[in-house]
Amino acid sequence: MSNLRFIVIGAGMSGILSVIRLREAGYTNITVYEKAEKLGGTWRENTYPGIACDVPAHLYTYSFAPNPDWSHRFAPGDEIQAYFEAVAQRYDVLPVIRFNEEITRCEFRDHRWHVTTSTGRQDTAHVIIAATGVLHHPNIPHFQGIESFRGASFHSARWDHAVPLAGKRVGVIGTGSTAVQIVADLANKAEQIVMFQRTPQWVMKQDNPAYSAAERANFHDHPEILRHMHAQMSESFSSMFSSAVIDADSPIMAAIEAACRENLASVRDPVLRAQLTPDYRAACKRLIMSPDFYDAIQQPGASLVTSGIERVEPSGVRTVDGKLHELDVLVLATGFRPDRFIRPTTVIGPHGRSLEDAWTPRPDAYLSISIPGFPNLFMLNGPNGPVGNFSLIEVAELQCNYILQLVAHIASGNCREIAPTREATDAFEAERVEAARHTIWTTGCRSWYLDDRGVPASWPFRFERFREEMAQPDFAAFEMR
Ligand code: N01
Repeated sequence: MSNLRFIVIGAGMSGILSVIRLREAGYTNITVYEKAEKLGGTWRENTYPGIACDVPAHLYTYSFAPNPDWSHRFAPGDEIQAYFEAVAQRYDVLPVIRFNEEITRCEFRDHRWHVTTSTGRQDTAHVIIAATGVLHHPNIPHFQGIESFRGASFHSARWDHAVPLAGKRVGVIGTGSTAVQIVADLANKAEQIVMFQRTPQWVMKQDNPAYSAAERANFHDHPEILRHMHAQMSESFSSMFSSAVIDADSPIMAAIEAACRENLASVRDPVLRAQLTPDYRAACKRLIMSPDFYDAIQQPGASLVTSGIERVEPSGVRTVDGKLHELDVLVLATGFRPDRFIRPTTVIGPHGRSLEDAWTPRPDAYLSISIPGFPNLFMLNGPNGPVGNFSLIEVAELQCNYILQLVAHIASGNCREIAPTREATDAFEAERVEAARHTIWTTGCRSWYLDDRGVPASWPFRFERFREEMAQPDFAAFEMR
């Protein structure tokens, strides 16, 4: 079967990557379905003021498409969006993308996936790659009275750029990576910025110097420098940070905690400092990196509100201490629903079982990539993989390599269907859950990493192990028909 047909769901970072890698492997019969009018995924949807990637830019880059033009060590969101558009253009990915077309249903029968889209189109494929991203369904808590608010209100991933901010009083609910970037950016732009904190967060200071024109010219002339930087950053991330988070008592974790405390000590007012001090360990929630958050929250126009939110009223937010915080704009930086993945698409396996059923009470997958009973369906950045302060690009590249080796068995005619066994998936999951108990993520905080049982839905092993697992599938873990 050499002319395998592929459907890729989503034209974000990993969907673009899938097309490039599939073509390199000789597969050309590919369609990408993208629900929006533009590619870019996260970077298309998140355009809030101050958005940047807190993974170093030269690491948050495809290994095969280094970018000498990154302006800063941590790239702003619009540059990242432009980078993905440029790579898609350069690799001629655009012609295979069907924009404004969401896949609503996938059903596996007669050795193929039968797909229905939001426009009513029917399509089929031997293989589906779900490149649907991790954090793309906003978590929008219902605050009583929010409908009555007279100002503008929106989720951080649905920023309304028509709303002016200069001279306005802006409220931001949340203290995650998103809220911190928004507050740091708006502290000098809005008339007032009010941060509503339910839980304080640890923040590590991360300077963000610009690359000079001379440095960028040098990167242009010597692309080998960029390859070296990419490899070096990847290595230090996996040997330092990723090893630290899986061993809560490691010396590196102690150093991270000390760095966060030192940063916090820069807050001059002892009352504010106390309010900003978490009562759980650094990196239990996803560690926040910021060059300037503490400076921003100490600006005269910035304030931190630590009383709980009682309700929203026409003119602002009323907190449980009875105080009304008058606002013109209210931003919900309240995060995402991290357990969705390919859903809400209806996915039906060969025996009529739905993915919704298989993933109740929670999603699982063999090595985060494939699901027992759902052959020829592979996920990039699927459940329980390495998330957090990693480059998800590197993760997706490793996963692509693995998926291509599975697909090669279908292409060569060895089999028509491939899916992991239930036994291998259960054994992996049991080992993963046991290892997760020793990670920093279970040391006593609420975070989006934790599933309904309080188990981190993440990769609790060394990143090196992920690299090793992805290098070559253990075919004994798969059923091939
Ligand atoms: O979301 P979050 P995020 N009432 O879930 C609060 C990535 N990212 O969008 O801590 C009041 O971290 C909630 O409070 P609490 C990154 O992986 C990357 O900021 O649960 N507050 C919390 O403060 C990141 O981890 C970059 O008590 C409520 C906040 O909302 C992930 O995206 C940049 C509430 C949600 O924080 C998500 O970050 C930005 C309620 N009812 C994001 N409900 C990079 O630079 C929720 N909250 C790569």
